Amino acid sequence: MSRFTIVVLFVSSVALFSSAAHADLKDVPVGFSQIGAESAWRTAETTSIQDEAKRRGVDLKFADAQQKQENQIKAVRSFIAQNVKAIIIAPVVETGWEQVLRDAKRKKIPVILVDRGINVKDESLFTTLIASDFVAEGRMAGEWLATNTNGKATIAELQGTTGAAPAIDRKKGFAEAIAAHPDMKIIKTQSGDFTRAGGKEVMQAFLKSPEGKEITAVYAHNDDMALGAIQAIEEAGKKPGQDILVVSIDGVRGAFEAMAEGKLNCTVECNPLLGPAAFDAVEAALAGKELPKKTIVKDERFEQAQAKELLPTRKY
Ligand code: GZL
Repeated sequence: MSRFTIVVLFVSSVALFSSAAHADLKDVPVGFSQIGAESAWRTAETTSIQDEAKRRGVDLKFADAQQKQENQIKAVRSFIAQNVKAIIIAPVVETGWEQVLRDAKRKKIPVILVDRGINVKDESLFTTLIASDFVAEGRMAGEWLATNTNGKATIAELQGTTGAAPAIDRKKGFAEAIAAHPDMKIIKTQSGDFTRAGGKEVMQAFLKSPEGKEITAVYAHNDDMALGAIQAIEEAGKKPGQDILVVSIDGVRGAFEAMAEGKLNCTVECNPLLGPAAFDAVEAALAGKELPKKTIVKDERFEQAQAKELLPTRKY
């Protein structure tokens, strides 16, 4: 065989292999049931999954549930009716998934959960969950506050969506961290539904309440609510980040900008760029490979001093 033929064979096999690396999902129909567009984090996650689908040539069926579980269940049923080969779900709340997941299982359609977990007795109803450890995130936020207030703070807590895994677990982790400090007390706690408007509205009510003037710190389950609370604090004539410390979770660009302005004190990153991992899991599931029940996404805590330098590097 001439040297020329060998080179051509080599080049074409490399080309074939590299495209084959993702040809496994080319034109494969995959459903993605997304919660909504309630926060900058959520839209970054949507973009990551849609971009990765495009990169792999996946035939992505996307459904935005506008924060409603019944819309997610409708979307999953529609994906099943369209005979998709796999379904990705970001489940808005932990409960109420058994029936629709049993229907997917009956049709042997693998279900990949991203970013939030669910509460089911039969864990065979989903293939794998790719998410952060929300309890650890809450603990990291609480430990930061304890260290930076010498264990003395009167706290207003802005909870995420009622019933959502991140809201339940971030509350738990933060409470564990401050339990060791008797002078750290949560005197106000309410859901702001993970939105900036919700965070502002709830914080305004907290500040207007009789105990409002005692608040020395805000713990928000996500940056969007923290940014809303910062607006409310300023409108009440106080300095966010100084008169009232603000600590939150997500690590979105707006949080780094607020830290650079001295209005937010700390954010714990919860990485939303789950597209590549989600489609790796789809590929593995369709290839019949064993997958771990849960893959923990790495998180990191950031403070004001790092914000200016890191801002240009932030991807979302
Ligand atoms: C976390 C994700 C949460 C974010 C919020 O994985 O589910 O939902 O922290 C988003 O910003 O609304």
